[in-house]
Amino acid sequence: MSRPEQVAKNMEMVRDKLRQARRIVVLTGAGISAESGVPTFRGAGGLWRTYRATDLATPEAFAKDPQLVWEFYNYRREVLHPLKPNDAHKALVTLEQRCEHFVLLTQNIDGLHQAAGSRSVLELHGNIWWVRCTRCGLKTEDRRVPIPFPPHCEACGGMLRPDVVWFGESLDADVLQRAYTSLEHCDLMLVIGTSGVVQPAASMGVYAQQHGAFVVEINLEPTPYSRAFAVSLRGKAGELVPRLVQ
Ligand code: BJW
Ligand code: ZN
Repeated sequence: MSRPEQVAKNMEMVRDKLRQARRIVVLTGAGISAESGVPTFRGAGGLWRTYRATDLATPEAFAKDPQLVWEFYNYRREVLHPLKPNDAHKALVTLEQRCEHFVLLTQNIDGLHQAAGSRSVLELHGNIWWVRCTRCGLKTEDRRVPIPFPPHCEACGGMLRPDVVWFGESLDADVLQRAYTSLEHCDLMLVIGTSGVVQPAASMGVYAQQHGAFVVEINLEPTPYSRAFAVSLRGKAGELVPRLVQ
């Protein structure tokens, strides 16, 4: 069988499996938002001024220079503010509507899945439109662009930080518990637009596979997991996901 024939066959198989599956979990990463205009972390857009985005997404960077880190997040709020969900986000809404049990796990902090209309979303790495007090822990939604520095908690006066998960920080225990439960019970999982290097999200596909799920990867490029999954489809999420959900 030629390569295009193999790809067409795989697409058809995944389409059928998506129709038959009763429990579906989808894991998304920065790649699904790329076609909306959101820079990815490890792609060409992963630099701000002279800093790597991933070097600023740490508690150490915030402790050392909170103003710099807030400037970085204000810049990203400015970039994200006008952006809209794309065809991949929208196709996942359709998939959720026709599936009995559907859970969307996202590493993205941009809120674009909810903006598209997805209901059952677990945000593994938090949300950029929420802030959290570093002193009392109070969380509030804050959509100001930019947030003036230094931002203070209305309850206790402590410094606010973005309510996102930085390197070395634990993911929310309740979110993580619900994520693993969904992975243990799903028949089919889609892993879309993530480089598969940041734990624990990176291992979630293999976890679902070990619990019996048929796991499909959708990515522009190969990842460390491409060969481990049942099917790995190469292409743009905004094109492939709508075709799979037709
Ligand atoms: C397209 C496309 C298109 C593009 N269509 N595709 C075990 C082993 C080793 C290390 C660790 C471990 N456990 C924990 C760690 C430490 C650390 C970690 O994983 N480090 C690795 C880098 C080695 N993990 C943590 O610290 C996590 N905490 C934790 O586990 O706590 C317990 C613990 C702590 C310490 C030690 C041990 C245990 C927390 C991780 C938090 C990650 N936070 C960030 C920032 C969030 C806030 C913000 O945005 O500012 O989350 S980092 C950044 O990476 C962000 C992303 O969600 C995350 C993943 O990136 P993603 O989404 O995969 O994006 P990219 O850019 O990498 O990839 C895009 C992909 O899309 C590419 O593949 C493209 O090809 C593709 N693509 N266009 C389809 N159109
Ligand atoms: Zn406070």
